[in-house]
Amino acid sequence: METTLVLVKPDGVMRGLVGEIVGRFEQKGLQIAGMKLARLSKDLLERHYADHKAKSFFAGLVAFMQSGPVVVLALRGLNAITVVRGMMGKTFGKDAAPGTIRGDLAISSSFNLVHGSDSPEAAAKELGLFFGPGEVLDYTLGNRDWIYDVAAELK
Ligand code: 3AN
Repeated sequence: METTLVLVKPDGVMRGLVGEIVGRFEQKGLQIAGMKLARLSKDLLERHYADHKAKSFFAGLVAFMQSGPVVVLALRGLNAITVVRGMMGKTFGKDAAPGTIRGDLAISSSFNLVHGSDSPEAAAKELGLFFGPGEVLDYTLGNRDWIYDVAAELK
């Protein structure tokens, strides 16, 4: 089981796509372990996007991410990090395949609706940045035994 950090970016909130995006993750069988609406500070975003600090789009990215509220999610499931990245699609909406969130719902490069951690190390760092103690919960989904072959997959 992995837990990954997902953000529905300001364009997703402003376009009224929160339910659509969160719903896709739920329907896949990913468990919502944490969820909140937040306005992100410049300081938090600069730490979150530290790897992109030297890039030309960095300032614009930080400004965009502060342009409205975001939904912050901790999603849990088997291979959750890779599964979520696949569901997001390629970074630029125009390149993302149909069937993915960006492929179906975005065409822009900058306004691409979602962020998802890209490695276990990134997920650990980002969950720690965006959630405080006690905000990511442990509980068993009511339909877990129909989402997973529990005996084979959740040993
Ligand atoms: P992804 O979100 O698919 O992991 P990254 O990590 O390469 O993509 O980039 C982080 C974010 O930076 C992207 N979600 C996108 O919003 C923004 N970004 C990346 N490359 C560009 C670019 N060339 N122009 C504008 N924004 C970009």
